[in-house]
Order: sequence, then structure tokens, then C-alpha cells
Amino acid sequence: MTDVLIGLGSNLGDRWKNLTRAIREINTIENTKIVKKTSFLKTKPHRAPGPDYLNGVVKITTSLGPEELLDRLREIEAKLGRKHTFKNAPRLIDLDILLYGNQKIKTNKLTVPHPGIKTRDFIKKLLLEIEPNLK
Ligand code: PH2
Ligand code: MG
Ligand code: MG
Repeated sequence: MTDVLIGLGSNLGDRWKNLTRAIREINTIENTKIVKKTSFLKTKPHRAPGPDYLNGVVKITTSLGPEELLDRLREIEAKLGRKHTFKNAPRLIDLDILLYGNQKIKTNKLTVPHPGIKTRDFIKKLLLEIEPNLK
């Protein structure tokens, strides 16, 4: 089992409901359990158009590999009604793998640690809520 941190974001529709539903769906992924959740933080869109976001982070433990997990997260985004239009477009739900154990991954599909960890203060803030000792 590997500890994984997942970032959740929504800036369309009922943002609170979208994050809450996504967390419920994440908990139904096979061989995966949620171990911690942060509060939800209202944030200004970072290099993106549209309304304010609601962001949160959950920590899971899973036996799925990173690409397999990413596929499950994409399925949840689709189930909750996400449409892919343009880069950083407003969205009902966005589920990103922020950290996957201590692995570094760079493929066409996935960059881990998520590049936003360095550039987006709200991600740092939420990560510290879950892992106060994270460097
Ligand atoms: N996600 C983005 C781009 N900008 N800004 C905020 N506040 N929250 C996000 O989740 C976010 C963003 C691309 O995924
Ligand atoms: Mg994102
Ligand atoms: Mg994403």
C-alpha cells in the first residue's frame, strides 16, 4: 500500500457538493481507503479564468499504481459531469495526484510531484494541514 495525496478543486456548480461527492467516490475505488481530509478552502483562480475555487486535499492509501489510480480519478471526474474544453477552463471537478509515496513520475499522462505544489500557495497550505512535517 502507498500513501497518496490527491488535490480536489471545483469552480462550477455547487462546489461543496462536487468535492463531497468526489470524496465519496474516491472511497469506493478498489483497494483504496481515505485516511485524512483537509477542510475546504475558497481560493482565487490561479492562472485560470472563471469563478473562485473550492479546494481540498485527501490522503489515501492504495495498492493501485499511479496510472491506474489516475484512470479511476478520470472516471470519477467524468461521472460527476466534467467536460474537457480548454486548458485550465472552469470545471465541476478536478482530481489531481499531488504526491504518490515518494515517487517521481514524468510520463505523457502524469507529473508527480504535481508542479502546482511549488507555485500554488493554497496547495502548500492544504498539504501542511495533512502533513505538518512535509518538506
Ligand atoms: N486549478 C487549476 C488552475 N488554477 N486555481 C485554484 N485556485 N484552484 C485550482 O484547483 C486550480 C486553479 C488547474 O487545474
Ligand atoms: Mg488541476
Ligand atoms: Mg487535473
